[in-house]
Amino acid sequence: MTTSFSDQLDRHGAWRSSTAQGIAQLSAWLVEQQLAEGGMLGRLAQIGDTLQRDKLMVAFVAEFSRGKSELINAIFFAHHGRRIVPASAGRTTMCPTELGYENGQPSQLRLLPIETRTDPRPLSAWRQQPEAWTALPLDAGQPAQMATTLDSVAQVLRVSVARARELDFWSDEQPENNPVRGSDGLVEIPMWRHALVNIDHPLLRQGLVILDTPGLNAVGAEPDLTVQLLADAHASVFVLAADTGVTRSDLQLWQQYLAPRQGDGQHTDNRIVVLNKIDVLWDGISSVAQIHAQTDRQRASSAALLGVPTARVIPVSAQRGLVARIQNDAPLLQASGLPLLEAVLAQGLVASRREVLRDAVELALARVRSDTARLLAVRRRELEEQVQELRGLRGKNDSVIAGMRYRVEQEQGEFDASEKRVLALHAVHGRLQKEARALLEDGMAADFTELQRLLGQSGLKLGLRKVYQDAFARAMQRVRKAEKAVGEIHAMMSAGFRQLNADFGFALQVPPQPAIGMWAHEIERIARAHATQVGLGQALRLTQPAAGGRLARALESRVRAVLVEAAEEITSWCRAAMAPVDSQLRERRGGFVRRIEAIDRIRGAASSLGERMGELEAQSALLAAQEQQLRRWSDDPVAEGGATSEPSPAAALPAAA
Ligand SMILES: Nc1nc2c(ncn2[C@@H]2O[C@H](COP(=O)(O)OP(=O)(O)OP(=O)(O)O)[C@@H](O)[C@H]2O)c(=O)[nH]1
Ligand SMILES: [Mg+2]
Repeated sequence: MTTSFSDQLDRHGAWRSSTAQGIAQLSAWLVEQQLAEGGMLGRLAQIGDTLQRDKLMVAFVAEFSRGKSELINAIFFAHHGRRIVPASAGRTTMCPTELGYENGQPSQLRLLPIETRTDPRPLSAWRQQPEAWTALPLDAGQPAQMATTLDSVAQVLRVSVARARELDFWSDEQPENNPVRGSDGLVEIPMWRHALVNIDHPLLRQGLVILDTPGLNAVGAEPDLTVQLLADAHASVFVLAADTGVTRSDLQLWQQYLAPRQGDGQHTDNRIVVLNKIDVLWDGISSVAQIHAQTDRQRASSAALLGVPTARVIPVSAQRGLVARIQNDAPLLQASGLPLLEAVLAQGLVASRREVLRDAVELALARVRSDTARLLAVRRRELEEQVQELRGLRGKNDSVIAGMRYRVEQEQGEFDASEKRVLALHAVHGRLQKEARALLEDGMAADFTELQRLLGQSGLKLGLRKVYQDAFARAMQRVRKAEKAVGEIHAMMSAGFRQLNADFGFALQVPPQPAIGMWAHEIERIARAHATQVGLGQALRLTQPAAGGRLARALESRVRAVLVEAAEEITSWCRAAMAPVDSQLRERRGGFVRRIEAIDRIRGAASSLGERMGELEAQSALLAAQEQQLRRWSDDPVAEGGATSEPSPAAALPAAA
């Protein structure tokens, strides 16, 4: 573990927890000042939670034997003085392996049997079924025990061809990828479908998740892996080996699962290409300059084949790097290229994630700022009205004061009667919101039925491309309709708020519409990212019904997740928009009560007019302090990320008064 990798992750972790702390402080301040209106605290708590528990996933993807597992050993586990995840010649890692740390969970390896493939449930569903997994304890203090236990990810079963076909490891149409049949007629298949490792490790503690994968065939047969895990990874490391160069299957894997797609934004480029095993060029005969030149040539040609800039291809020797770390050999470590790779990896991982988190935090804070400012403005206005009212009472006799009380009561009565209008607004708003959600979610599963049927049937799949496109088009249509509905809700609320503002002097404002259309782009991106899997390259693979069915289900659940997220966003926007209505109503109602009380006290001479004026002045001062606090905090939003010294955002938040 170089300092740069752990430093970057540590700094990121420190930023996350100090930002979360600042948010918690802000929540406490809002509660104390009675400024926390509906939904605000929930939103802040949610963002604090995201910051605390955020995960960063790095996926290692490549053909078999390129050195993925060796790289993982060298980068993350060299401090154990040995290999921890199995790395050996030939196919080694037989199932996708996720390494992470969940605080409070026992250190263990959990394995999902390969037989679960015959069940239609996707991997995400199996994750929720602990009893389906075989659990083996891991002892973080005993590297040898850990290594032996982790060898299980290389375990295989010997099964009949029929069984292999059933589990999707045997294709009659594409026999070149089939496992070799032994003299007993049996073939070897992986014993496990997926492995989850929970171990205490400083980087994993910071929320890092490492995904080690088997080669092309295994990747293609697990749609959950490609549609979910690889798509969600914050960085992917694609590994090539210097001794094999870029082979056809390397290229196929890259193009199908990793190559940038047209329309992918710049920020999505989190792919790192590693040219591993450069030590095979260190033949002891060539000069250093010759070796460098040769490495550079291979980098350039690999980059050209993959269509990435040469600078993105990082030459390393995982094995020499591992040895160097175990033996504390600094020059060898430098020559292995690992430190540079780690710096690039950490930078790519942290920087892109930081940007997303910071945007989310800033958005939430901006909302709190505007809601709070509005609430304070209402309070200020009301206070000024009271002061005016009391000034007018100076030197007046009892009957004038009684008349004043009567007027306030009348105003109060009118106000109470008009609350019906607010209730009506609530009702319309609630109905429209439900309708918008329904546009996204109702009958969504049916959009993918045809695709599922076609992919799940055996034989050739005519018209597959069109059915695929139609399914996604329907999902996008949902988003477009929901976007329109949101526009209507916005218009309805604007009109309603205008009226309330005019009638009651409220300062209501509809928050900007959520960018629902962005979810349509996300669906489009998913469609594009996986189109190759139903395209020519995979047409033969998909003649296998089991793989096809799994792919359709994985796509459907991915799209569903997007639609649900869009629906959630609509709901939370609607809530945020309506919350100030209720809080301003409450404020106003309280205001009437306070005014009547004040008049009564003056009449009963329980307190003098002067005393009451003094109270109001004190309140006004408090309000001014709150406003000032809020302004100070608006001028100094969350600290910029990435800087070497990162001031805690807590410093920029209001101190608890
Ligand atoms: N010379 C040399 N050999 C390496 C290097 N990295 C890995 N190897 C060897 O290559 C073989 C394969 O390495 P693994 O790490 O198992 O490869 P993998 O990509 O994880 O392969 P699968 O698990 O089968 O998908 C092992 O024998 C490693 O020791 C390297 O930098 N140089
Ligand atoms: Mg491996």
